[in-house]
Amino acid sequence: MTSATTIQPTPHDATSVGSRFLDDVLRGLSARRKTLPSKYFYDAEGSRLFEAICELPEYYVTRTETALLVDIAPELAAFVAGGAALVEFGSGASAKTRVILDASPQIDVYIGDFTGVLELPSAVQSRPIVGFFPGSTIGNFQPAEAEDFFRRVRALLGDGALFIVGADLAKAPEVLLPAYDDADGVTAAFNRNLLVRINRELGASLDVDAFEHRAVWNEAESRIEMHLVSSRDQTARIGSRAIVFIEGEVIHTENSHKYRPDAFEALVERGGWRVKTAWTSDAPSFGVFLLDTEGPEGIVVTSPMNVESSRSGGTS
Ligand code: AVJ
Repeated sequence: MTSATTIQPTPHDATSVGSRFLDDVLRGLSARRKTLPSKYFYDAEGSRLFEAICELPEYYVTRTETALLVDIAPELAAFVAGGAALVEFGSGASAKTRVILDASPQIDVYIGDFTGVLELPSAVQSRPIVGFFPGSTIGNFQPAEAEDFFRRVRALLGDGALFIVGADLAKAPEVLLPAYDDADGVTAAFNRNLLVRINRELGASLDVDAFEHRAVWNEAESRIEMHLVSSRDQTARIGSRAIVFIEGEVIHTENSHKYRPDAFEALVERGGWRVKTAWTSDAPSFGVFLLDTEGPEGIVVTSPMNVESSRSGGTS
């Protein structure tokens, strides 16, 4: 793609992953309202199905974001300082990353999936830092988790960093629902594959065909929810436990929040960032937000007197 040096962080510790998966599944399915964490969708088959979703006519999200990024890449690039490091959160090395890197030859270093990483490699610590979190994955977090994520990324990337975030925006349920319940049933297969994975990796006995895929628009929370609905009374063995489902009982498998731009701005501000520029696509609307840390008009604390004079300067 470009000549930027690529660094991959040390993979997360894989040894405890199996039992954490079991713990998370049992915790979710033991709750009064059953849930499963959406992060477990992405085994090999789940990733393949997600790629297929991105090609669906109903699933506008990926192509709309990519087209918007292509459109605004020169404008984004103008904010990126020479010698910068691009730090990506999420899957990494996507077509979207290529769009950013190709438009910004001044980026010297590209570092892949930084989800969960607490410290930047020393090689990039002295560089201008640009974070990149495309895909509207931010929408899969609860707002409080998203706020927390923004705060942690703010601490990781440091003062003066930029952060480019893609977020899907609220729109008519007539557009949203088919995107999460397509005619070919690819999203249904993606949702059910979570149960296939639990059976395979945890030796469970879930009857995958006895769960129906359902997408719901939750207006109050401004989010699409994916559910798996039990089509009959059934009991499944998972680990040492027997999990009972009654007919019509729901496993809530995913939230995909669809923000209004002002709500998204309030969220990033609670997380310690500021929206420097926001771009919105034509319908179906998708947002790319360029965030920065406090601007030049912010209060720089060097002495109590300085704080006082900054305040009386009336910038807030
Ligand atoms: C790309 C992970 C944000 O919420 O739209 C696609 C995942 N779920 N279809 C989204 C997903 C159902 C997707 N993310």
